[in-house]
Amino acid sequence: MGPIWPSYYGDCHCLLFMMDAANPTQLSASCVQLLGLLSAEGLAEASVLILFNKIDLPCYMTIEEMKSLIRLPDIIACAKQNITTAEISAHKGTGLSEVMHWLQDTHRPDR
Ligand SMILES: Nc1nc2c(ncn2[C@@H]2O[C@H](COP(=O)(O)OP(=O)(O)OP(=O)(O)O)[C@@H](O)[C@H]2O)c(=O)[nH]1
Ligand SMILES: [Mg+2]
Repeated sequence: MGPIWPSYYGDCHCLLFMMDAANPTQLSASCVQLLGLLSAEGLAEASVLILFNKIDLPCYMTIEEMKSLIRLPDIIACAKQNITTAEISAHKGTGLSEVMHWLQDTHRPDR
C-alpha cells in the first residue's frame, strides 16, 4: 500500500503508524517507510503516533530493544513532527483508550 500513501497526505493532521512488535524481521522495512513519511513535505505539520501492535504475542525483542534498534530517540529528535509512541494489542484492545485520548487531544478542529 505504501506507493499510494501520498494520495492521502493532503489535509492529514494525524498520522498513526503501526509497527508489528511480533515481527522483528519487518522492523527495518517499517523503519524505512516511517522515515519516508516523516520526511514527506505534505506531512510536516502532522502529529504522529507510532503504535507497536501485537504486544499480546510472544516477542523475540522487547519494545525497548526495537526502539533502540531503529534509533527512535534520534528519529524523534530530528523529525519536524511531534511524535508519540504507544504499545497496543488490536486483538485484545490493550492501549485503545490511550490511542483514543491521543486522537482527541491531537485532532482539534481549530488545528
Ligand atoms: N495476536 C494479535 N493478532 C493481531 C493483532 N493485530 C492484528 N492481528 C492479526 O494479524 C493478522 C493480520 O496480520 P498483519 O500483520 O496485521 O497484516 P499486515 O501487516 O497487513 O500483513 P503482513 O504484511 O503480511 O504483515 C490478522 O489475523 C489479525 O487478526 C494483535 O494485536 N494481536
Ligand atoms: Mg504485518
